[in-house]
Amino acid sequence: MSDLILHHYAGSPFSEKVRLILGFKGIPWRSVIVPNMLPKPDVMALTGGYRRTPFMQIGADVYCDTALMCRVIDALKPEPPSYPMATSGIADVVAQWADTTLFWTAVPFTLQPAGAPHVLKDATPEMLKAFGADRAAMNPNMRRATVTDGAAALHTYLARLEHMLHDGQPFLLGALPSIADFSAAQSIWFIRLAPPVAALLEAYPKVCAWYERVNAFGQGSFTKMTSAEAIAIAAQGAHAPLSFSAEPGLAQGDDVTVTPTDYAHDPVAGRLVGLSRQEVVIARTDERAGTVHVHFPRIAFQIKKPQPA
Ligand SMILES: N[C@@H](CCC(=O)N[C@@H](CS)C(=O)NCC(=O)O)C(=O)O
Repeated sequence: MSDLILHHYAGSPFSEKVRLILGFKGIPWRSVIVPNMLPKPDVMALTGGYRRTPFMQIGADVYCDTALMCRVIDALKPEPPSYPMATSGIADVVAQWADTTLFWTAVPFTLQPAGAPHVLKDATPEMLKAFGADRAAMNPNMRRATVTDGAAALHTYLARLEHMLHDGQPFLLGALPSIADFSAAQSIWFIRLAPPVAALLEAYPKVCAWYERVNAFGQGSFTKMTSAEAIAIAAQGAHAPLSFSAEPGLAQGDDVTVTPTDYAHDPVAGRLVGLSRQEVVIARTDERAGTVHVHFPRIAFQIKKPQPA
């Protein structure tokens, strides 16, 4: 049985990125389905306030943000690599672009009036309204593109992907799949959920063929678990070993908050127990989950100490 628990929901593009990587790696996993909007009490028990989807749990360690989760998965099973040496560096740069710029173009564009009912298939009008309000509150400062502007940007980005594949290479950066492919594929996957919107992909045959290749990795083998079972595993679970490399103003044991800087600015409070240039880890105690180590990447997260009164 696998120790890796993915907390996700079916319609989440970032979850699809991780599911595809788990398929590519051939790592069996446990699946916990989380709500697609607040409230999420069982998520909060494990993450301490981080609300975004997906997150990953191994014992009493919780990993937030797919950029970090994918690195952890690669360290668990290095072969086949998600970060091949030949494209090291550029693969992360393309993945970061796909996780931000491409994602925030593809998702609002797909959720235009012609697309939303296909993506949120079984949602009642009340649920659609609640979902819209939840996302508006999660990202209050975002100026969403009009459908016309979104279409122009998306065509430009798809043309760039098509150019990357122009010489017949199977994956975006060459012969081998990399994190860049999985990050970009999540947006194509989301667009394809809405057939009236997905028609625009037909102008990009190389992108379509590439997506089929990435999609063929599948989602690996998984078994279902309830959130209550996952919380019980955290309460009994061991913690992964930690390393700490002090930085100016940050010492082991400090009380801190860690907060995403891009959207869903919910601070998670805890004791600083792990630190490196790539990762910050805080320990926090929940009455049901016990003491959980919550891991975040450094990029797009802010570590803050409470201000003295
Ligand atoms: N940078 C984050 C982004 C995650 C993200 O935005 N996920 C979306 C779903 S695909 C989300 O959290 N939506 C709100 C929610 O699920 O509550 C990551 O890589 O994990």
